[in-house]
Amino acid sequence: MNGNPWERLKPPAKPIDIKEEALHKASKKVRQISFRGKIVTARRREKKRIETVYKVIKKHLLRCRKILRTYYDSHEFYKDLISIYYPPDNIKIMIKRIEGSIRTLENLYNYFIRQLKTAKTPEEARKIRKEGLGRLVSIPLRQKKIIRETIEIWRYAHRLPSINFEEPIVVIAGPPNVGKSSLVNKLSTAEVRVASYPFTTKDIHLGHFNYKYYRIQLIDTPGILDKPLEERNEIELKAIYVLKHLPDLIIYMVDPSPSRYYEPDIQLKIYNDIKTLFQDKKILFVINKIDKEEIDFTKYIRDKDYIKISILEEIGVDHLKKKIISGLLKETTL
Ligand SMILES: Nc1nc2c(ncn2[C@@H]2O[C@H](COP(=O)(O)OP(=O)(O)OP(=O)(O)O)[C@@H](O)[C@H]2O)c(=O)[nH]1
Ligand SMILES: [Mg+2]
Repeated sequence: MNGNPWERLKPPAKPIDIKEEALHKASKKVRQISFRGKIVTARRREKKRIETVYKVIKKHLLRCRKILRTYYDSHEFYKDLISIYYPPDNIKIMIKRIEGSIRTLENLYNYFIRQLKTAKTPEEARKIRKEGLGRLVSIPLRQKKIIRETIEIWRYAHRLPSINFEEPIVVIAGPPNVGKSSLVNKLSTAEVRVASYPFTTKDIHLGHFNYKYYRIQLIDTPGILDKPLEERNEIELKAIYVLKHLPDLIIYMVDPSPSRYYEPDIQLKIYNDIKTLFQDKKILFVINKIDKEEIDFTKYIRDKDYIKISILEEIGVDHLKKKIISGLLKETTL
């Protein structure tokens, strides 16, 4: 179960576009049918129309079902991330509705195809087809809300990072604006936006770097503040879920510079919260921005295992990389 399971899935079209696509394709297909006597040709042409419309609608409904069902087949990490915006119970209801629509679609299709067989005149065949198409295209229109919401889920889900759960994962966490994204950019292939104000990062970003023949995943998370879990907003929850499911090693970063947004006691409180929440995970305490160091964090922390760096001046970054690797060596089979 590796990678983002939505990454390669296609989204359904919007309900109104499904109708357009179906009718357009039907009129194109019908031209391919050659003349073989009046009634036979009429029946075959109308059948082709109904069949084409049915297939197009079914294709999109199946895409919906696939996107929604994938939730249940996905790793707990993805499930948690999806559930921030889309409660699992809703997804369940949506799947039921879509499945109901697929059944209705199939029944209607079979019904009208049967009806066509008994049509005695081209007019009769046309009438049956008209009614059939009307009924078929109304199905996606009636499920407008669910199809639109499925498109939204797909938009969010297919962009989530593609995690390989068998390869080592390092997560950078910490308060806002301490330099988390700068570090991920420095050490890995990621290109995350960096700015001099807090809450710049709103999503989870994944970068890689190689060590020997291993590919190490480095994950940037949104900044987190000191608050209980139930008060965390959607963006902070993303960071919490990354920490819950992914890391073999956590880098907790603080900012001791005059431009820090949060005082040391707050930065340390968040650190202690993370430590308590994720007791089984190894955490490396990283003091960044030592080019402008104003607060001496080392006197507050009991851990001897800290490291001082400046990403800007490239101080200690190589040492940190070595620490990451040796930290992973202990935590994984690297
Ligand atoms: N002086 C100094 N500034 C740094 C250093 N590293 C990063 N910065 C600056 O700190 C600011 C915040 O950097 P980001 O990498 O965006 O910080 P972040 O922790 O990802 O911030 P959020 O995504 O908002 O939580 C930027 O203006 C960086 O240029 C450093 O070593 N020294
Ligand atoms: Mg950031």
